[in-house]
Amino acid sequence: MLNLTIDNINVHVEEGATILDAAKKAGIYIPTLCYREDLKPMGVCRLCVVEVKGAKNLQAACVTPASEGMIVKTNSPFIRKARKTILELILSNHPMECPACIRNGNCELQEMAYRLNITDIKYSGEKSIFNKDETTPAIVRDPNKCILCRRCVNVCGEIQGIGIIEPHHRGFNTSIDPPFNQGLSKMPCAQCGQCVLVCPTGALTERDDTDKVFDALSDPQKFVIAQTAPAVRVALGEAFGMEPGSIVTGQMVAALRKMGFYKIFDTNFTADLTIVEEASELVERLEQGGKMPLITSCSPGWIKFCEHFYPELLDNLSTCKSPQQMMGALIKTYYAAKNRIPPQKIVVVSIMPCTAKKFEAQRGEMVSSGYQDVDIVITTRELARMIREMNIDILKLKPEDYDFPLGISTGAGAIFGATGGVMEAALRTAYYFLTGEELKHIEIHPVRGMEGIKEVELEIKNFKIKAAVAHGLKNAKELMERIKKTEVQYHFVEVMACPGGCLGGGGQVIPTNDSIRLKRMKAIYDIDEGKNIRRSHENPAVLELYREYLGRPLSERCYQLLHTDYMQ
Ligand code: HC1
Repeated sequence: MLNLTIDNINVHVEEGATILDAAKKAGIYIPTLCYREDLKPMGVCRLCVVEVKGAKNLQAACVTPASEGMIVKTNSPFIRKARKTILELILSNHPMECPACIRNGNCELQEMAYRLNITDIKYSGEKSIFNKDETTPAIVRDPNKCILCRRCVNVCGEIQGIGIIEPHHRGFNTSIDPPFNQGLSKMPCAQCGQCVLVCPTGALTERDDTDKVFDALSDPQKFVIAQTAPAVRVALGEAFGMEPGSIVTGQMVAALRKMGFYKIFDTNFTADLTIVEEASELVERLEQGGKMPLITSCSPGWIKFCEHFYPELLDNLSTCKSPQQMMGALIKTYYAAKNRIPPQKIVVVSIMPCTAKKFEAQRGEMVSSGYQDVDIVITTRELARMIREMNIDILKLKPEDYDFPLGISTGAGAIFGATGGVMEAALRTAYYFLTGEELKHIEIHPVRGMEGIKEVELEIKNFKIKAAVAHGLKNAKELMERIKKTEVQYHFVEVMACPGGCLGGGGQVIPTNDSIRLKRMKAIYDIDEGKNIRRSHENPAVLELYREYLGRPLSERCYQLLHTDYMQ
């Protein structure tokens, strides 16, 4: 243990702690902009400067190790002046478009200017001018708003293991770009949006598709149908001041109805359907032979990553489309026919915690209904903005139910939103398909939680199914390398592109960090626990859909509507 004094308070910290860690322990606030607990500290913004007795210069608290007997001051007039000057210099090269910025009211730079009592832009002069990158359907990059904090560099390289964006040039011309300043669409970018989640300003944002939804809603010729992903309901409330992990399913449905959606369906329904198809695929590969391990395919960021970096494993991917895409295809075929609505008059709007879903919806493969299966994808953040714009007080709404029949779901569908959830749901059903009996202990705890790579073995009729789960693309990479080297032989593997799974998706409410992820995760398992039916193969609406329309799992019609091949 080390003993030091910060602002006359004695603190004891472990060897390896920084001054910032020690200050936190003592309950002392030090402002930071580039620092995040879940990323490697870089000390680039310098806002966390402190005085250390005996040191010549101010020290950045986030990267300076605490040492025995250290005496630190965090709040002298000299320090406050230095911090203010640093922030004024950052602001001097910022576009100051705050009232018209997506991050208005949720911007760390704005908040810092408020905290540090900035009332004047002291330094004015030349500003660096960069082109906006709007080349992808998912992410918009505006380097003019970038404060060079390098969080995006860190998350893309260290957490996602890709490393597409890097600092380029020097001094005033420094910018954070893909190589040769090419558009993100030319890069092997998974479009996962983790960079958007950590950006303190509006330099990285989702592409805003809210106007497209408003236009569709005001077109009297259109039937605008919403579907909501499993993880949106445990995060949306945060945008309206609720505690992380608050479950707002019913209020969200009520808000969507108030906004004018014709029907509101639940992606959890098609999550159940995915499980029935995917578990059938697993059983088929186990019994008849086929590429092993079977790897899940519902995370579009993961699919894109696999296409770029592991094309040799594409045949291992489940041919199941994601639940979002299954829902789109079913709405424009099954539901349209049943309700005599011309599919060309239907607009399917997905509300997703994920930026990569915007990319997925416009892939060439996703047209099996004869139309683009999903027309518009908006993120949790975009939905929150729409609700606000429409002046709907979501907290005061009485909870309402999803519409029938594509709104009925089980606990297994709900847990898709958490890392390990697809695996757990699939094993609940695969066990039944292989044995004709129900799995007694349906909660499969080894695949739950935030550990990067998780494994489980499930004994089914004297046969051991070996499965693994990875979340975050760097972990996925590590797992794929192990699989390729045949160090381990799995039957079934789940990969989700985002840390924590979709509950930590790049379209979720900001802030998203590990402690918030854990609260959303708990909420997702609470939803599962609260359901009467917790196995996908027992979803009565899914069973009815097979009886009425699809035939049996893996039928020709299922292959036509619900499956695809990813061929790069
Ligand atoms: Fe997901 Fe999925 S779980 S990918 O994370 O399989 O986005 O929530 O909707 O499609 O169901 C996301 C979440 C989501 C799909 C499902």
